[in-house]
Amino acid sequence: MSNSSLPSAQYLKDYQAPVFGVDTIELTVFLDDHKTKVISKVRYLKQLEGEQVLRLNGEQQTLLEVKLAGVTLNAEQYQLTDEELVITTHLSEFELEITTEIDPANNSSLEGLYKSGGAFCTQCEAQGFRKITYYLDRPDVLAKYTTHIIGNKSIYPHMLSNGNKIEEVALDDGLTKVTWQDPYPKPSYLFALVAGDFDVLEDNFTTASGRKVDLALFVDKGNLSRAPFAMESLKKSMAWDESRFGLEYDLDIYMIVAVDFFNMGAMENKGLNVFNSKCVLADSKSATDADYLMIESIVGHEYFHNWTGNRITCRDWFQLSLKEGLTVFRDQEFSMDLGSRAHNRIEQVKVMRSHQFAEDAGPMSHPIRPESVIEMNNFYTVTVYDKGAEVIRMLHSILGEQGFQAGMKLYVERHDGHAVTCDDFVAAMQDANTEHDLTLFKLWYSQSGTPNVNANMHYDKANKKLTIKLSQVTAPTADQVDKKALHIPVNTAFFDQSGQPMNLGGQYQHVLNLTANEQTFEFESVEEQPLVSFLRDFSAPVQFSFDYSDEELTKLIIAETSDYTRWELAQQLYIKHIKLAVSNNDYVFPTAILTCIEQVIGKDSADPQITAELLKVPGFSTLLAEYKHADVDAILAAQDKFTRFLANGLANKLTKVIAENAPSEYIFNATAMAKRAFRNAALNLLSYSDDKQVADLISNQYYHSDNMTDSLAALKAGSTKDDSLFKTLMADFENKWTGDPLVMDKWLALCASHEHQDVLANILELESHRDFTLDNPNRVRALYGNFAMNNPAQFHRKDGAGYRFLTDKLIQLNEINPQVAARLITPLIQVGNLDGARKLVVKKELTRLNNTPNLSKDLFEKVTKCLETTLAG
Ligand code: B3K
Ligand code: ZN
Repeated sequence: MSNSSLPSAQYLKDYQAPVFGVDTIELTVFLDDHKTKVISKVRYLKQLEGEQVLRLNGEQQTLLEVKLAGVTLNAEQYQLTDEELVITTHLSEFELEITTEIDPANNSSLEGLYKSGGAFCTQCEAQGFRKITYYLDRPDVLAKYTTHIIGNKSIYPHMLSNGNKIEEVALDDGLTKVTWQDPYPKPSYLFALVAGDFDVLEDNFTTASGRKVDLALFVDKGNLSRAPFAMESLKKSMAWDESRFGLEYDLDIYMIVAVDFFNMGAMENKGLNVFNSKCVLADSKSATDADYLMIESIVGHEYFHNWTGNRITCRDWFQLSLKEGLTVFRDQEFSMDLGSRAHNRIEQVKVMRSHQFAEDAGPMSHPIRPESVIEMNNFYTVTVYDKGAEVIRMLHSILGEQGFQAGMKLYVERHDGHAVTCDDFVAAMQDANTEHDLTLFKLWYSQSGTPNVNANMHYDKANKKLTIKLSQVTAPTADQVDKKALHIPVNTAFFDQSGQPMNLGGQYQHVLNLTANEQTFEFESVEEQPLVSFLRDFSAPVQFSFDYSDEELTKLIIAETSDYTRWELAQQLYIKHIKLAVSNNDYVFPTAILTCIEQVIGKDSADPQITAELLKVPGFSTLLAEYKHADVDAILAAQDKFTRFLANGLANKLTKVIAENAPSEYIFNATAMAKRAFRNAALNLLSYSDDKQVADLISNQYYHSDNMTDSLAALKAGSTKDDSLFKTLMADFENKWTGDPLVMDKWLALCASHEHQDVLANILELESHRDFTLDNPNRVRALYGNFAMNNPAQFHRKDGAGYRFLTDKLIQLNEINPQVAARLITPLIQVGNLDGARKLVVKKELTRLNNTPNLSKDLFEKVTKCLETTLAG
């Protein structure tokens, strides 16, 4: 990329309200694979003092005609660049009619209007609408949309857009015109159009106030039997938002369309969600329990956006967490109310620990409300989404459910129909809860980085006084040097030495609110030295450290009344000993670990879903995050050694768990799912042991399984146990499922994450497999994503072959789909704690990538940030 054309950043501080607003927009779209004509008629109104210049965003289209107030403009009357159409006018209220032509069939970026298989479909968030027509493509311009779609009904029986269908007419030329009208003003990013031939699952929902809403789920022909679960999830979401948040749906129809070519999970377009088929389609033969849970939560997430995102939207894209953090919090609560609270919490924290902490420690570090952006699509991050949700969760725990809901009510009353900011949200929470002061709390929106919180404790036996000293430090991040003290609520519980909850001041659970760099908390009349459990339920998104002895940790693991926290403490125990093994080759793991875990497994009251989690060893990225300068090989070796220690030490128990939880006919409910999770975690761990029976157990489970959860678990266990067994089972699986893309993604993922020396050669071969194509993001993520993220031993090969391979793929994908490429690059830029030799190879590869002609803004932003920060010097 030459210097003159380097992409530049936009800044939050430069926000300016739009001078022109829009009243109505009428779009007419003449469908055609390569020459789709779009006519947009927009009523612009001047709403602020300022220049009489209308700057419309627009890219990658051919401008055919511009008419201002009915008069066609000639090329001297406007300015056209690659990114803008600029019109100067003395009018303050006028209609602008623009005709453009676009090429959906060649749009492999999957942004704007494109073809997915045989269907037309759109993706406009964040800035895809500007690839459809010239417009004020920004979230604070809200307009009422009318959309006419003109196409051949025999090819596209379903022509859909937002709102209600108001007309369908047959035209003289054999084409059909379908008209949709959305009564709710919305920003352009929520616009959607879909046209295709689908099977439809229909249903309905009656809202709390008695309105009947039609529900329709559109899937590819032949996939109807995999649609009911998503429909049930939708109805549950609608009922849950009414009962927990008092929020009802507002249109007469809610549609979901599942498409195969999609950059992310799903999109909340008003009344017409578009979903990646992976996040909709499920039956027990083809989908795992984890898939079902994911579908339920994404269907919920997109539905909940109808209020938190659509009715109340973002003023600008820096405020993305306003809708995403809040909506993730809402979908998390939905899943937690429907299923196991503790299991959900564990999954949420795993995302924070293994992905968000790494993002904050890397070159892309940013606060949940970023302050500068080159490519907006790069900011749909675990920080904005998941840390954003953790910030909302802290607010919820500070204010309590009642206070939080009072804040939500005020937020909706004040801002319905508007585009607002994170400050507006916190102001509503504050004004509805005047007994709290959220001034310091707001710093979570503008400060990046993961705080390190450290605890020290002193027990004064003579005076029966307990003193806890908490301190916090946030290290400088790539984007921000100076850090201040945050408000960190530390949920804490006390237990006596026999493991019973110990009341201090009438209760055993306390929230220690840390609001300064250092703070001391004192407790009187403490009868004995307590066991103290900190940061219970991950009460703040921080790294917490307290120097526990093994005895304290194992006692607390048994004593804890919070299932989540029991898992967390076990993780601490495992990490502590894996780290000891990293620094000492001859380290012998203490058997006290085994005794403790055996005791938990044996507990009658233990939830098998949580016990299953205790059988999982911390992942590579979680371990990597423990180091400033990591020895990758030593970490992998210690992790493996620890896994084998657990597996051999618990072998008898594991075999018993597998026998006692034998499979029965598949049913999807909490009890059955927990049972499968427990057995499969035991099988997986056992596959690392020297047990002679395990290969038979694996084969037996694979060949007798009636569901994907158990089949896949057997394959995973097979991949660790024995190469020839793995090959046999994989060949059988391939034979059975070839031609079924969503299932073959699971197979591709297993191939790519297989820790074998030949994996790279194997992946190259798979590129010409009939079930693989570089154009489809799901395939790309399955093969390359799993290699880069779930095969640390091969990705981080010392010879650099893993890094080189990923770079080659990124160069190819840069041309096809920049968004997908920019997601895939993550493990190649989060390299700050790798050893010097590996960093050098990464630097060479990123430099090669940086020199690629036509490097997209998406990759440019990430690569340059990494070269300028993590790899500088
Ligand atoms: N809002 C969309 C994400 C859009 C991503 C654009 N690159 C899905 C969601 O968060 O619900
Ligand atoms: Zn969302």
